[in-house]
Amino acid sequence: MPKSNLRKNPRLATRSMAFVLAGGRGSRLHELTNSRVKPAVYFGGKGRIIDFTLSNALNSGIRKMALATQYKAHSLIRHVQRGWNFFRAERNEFLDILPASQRVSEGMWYRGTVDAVAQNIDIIDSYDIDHIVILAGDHIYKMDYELMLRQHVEAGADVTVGCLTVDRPEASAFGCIAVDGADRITSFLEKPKDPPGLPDDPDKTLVSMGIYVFDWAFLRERLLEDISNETSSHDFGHDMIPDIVRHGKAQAHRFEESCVRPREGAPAYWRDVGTVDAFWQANIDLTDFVPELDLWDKDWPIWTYSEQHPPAKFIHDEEDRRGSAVSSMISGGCIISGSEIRESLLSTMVHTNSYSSLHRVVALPDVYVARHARLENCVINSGVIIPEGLVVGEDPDEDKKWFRVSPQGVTLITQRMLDRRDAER
Ligand code: ADQ
Ligand code: ADP
Repeated sequence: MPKSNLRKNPRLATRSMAFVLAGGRGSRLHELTNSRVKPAVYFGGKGRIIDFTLSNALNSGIRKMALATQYKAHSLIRHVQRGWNFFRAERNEFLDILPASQRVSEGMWYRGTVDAVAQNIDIIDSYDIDHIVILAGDHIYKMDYELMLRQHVEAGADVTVGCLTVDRPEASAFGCIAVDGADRITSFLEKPKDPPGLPDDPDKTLVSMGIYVFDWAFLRERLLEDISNETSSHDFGHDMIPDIVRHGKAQAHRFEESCVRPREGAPAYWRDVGTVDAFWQANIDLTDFVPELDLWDKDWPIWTYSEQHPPAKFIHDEEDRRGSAVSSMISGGCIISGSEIRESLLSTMVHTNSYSSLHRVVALPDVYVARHARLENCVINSGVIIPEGLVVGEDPDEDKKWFRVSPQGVTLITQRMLDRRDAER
């Protein structure tokens, strides 16, 4: 689109849709994704991981969205149905939930990320859009997609790939990108064993964030080709993006340019909370003096569904032991009774009792901590009842007997692990 047309239609977002991929399991979160898909995992005290992507789209001005789901989608669908009703059909706004195996043929799952879009071509056609923004539903970041759309149109690209720079050893989990002087992608390697460094900084690698902008007409053609291609694994990172890099024009969009920062000069915050360590760290980071992720910013709010709760309550018990929390995030409905909470994040409706202490603990909703428990460096799954006197984080060998201890020493506690411990002791 020439620049003069850009002026006539200044908001590209209103002529675009967000297609959010939320079907992958996220197996490195282990038991946290036993009953829910990764985008539905709780994050930050009152929301879920998916809220970041959906809020980015909403705040960017996108009013047509679709969410492709398949693996253990119940809590994700329930969350979105309850909370994500900002859309008015009479203004041609909507969020459609698109479970697999509904359309092409019964029993056919989405064979990959490309297939998740391809199986819904007729629905996307009905949206009457110019551009489609393909998003992953499982990252924590704030980004204005309008700026990426704008760059896509101005560059006249076939595809624009959101990208960021990571340390080279981490890059083998990503699609690795090389660009020319104008940020046109010259090579794309999906999860290489030995990722290439940047020309001017061999310790860093430019990687794909797994988010893509296409003209819908262009992508539509490519999807139809892919559906009948027997050799394709129907995946953006493995098949379609490398192919466009070879035969078309693929452009890199730098996350730094469209990242929404709390203040000028702040670092560009993006996290894949796909491991227990990364998940724990990103939640604990919110308790920092000045967190890198700003959840307080009224200009770029993170929307969510949240039940109504009374404010958090802190009480001295009958023996005048203080219930206190410092350097911590304590959500609505929590009761901190005679216990000491430090550098921890407690989600909604967590209840801790006298003589207990929590240090660097991430507690998901509805956790109950009985008296005399001492917990350190833990993630506690929702609804878990921590028994009286449980000590975690002081003796790694004891912790490993019953719980899952991560490579960096974070202990994940679920009810099933506690029940097994109960039965075997
Ligand atoms: P991966 O991290 O391997 O690589 P992938 O498993 O393809 O990501 O999942 C991407 C998104 O699609 C996730 O939100 C996931 O839930 C969803 N998804 C996966 N399979 C799906 C299916 N069959 N149906 C519906 N949704 C599905 C990708 C890219 C890399 C890039 C990283 C960035 O391939 O190039 O670097 O994302 O994290
Ligand atoms: P502890 O074991 O620390 O003594 P309890 O579980 O007996 O704590 O509860 C202490 C306090 O927590 C109660 O006195 C009350 O103020 C508050 N509390 C407990 N349960 C509830 C509840 N369901 N609703 C509101 N407040 C509650």
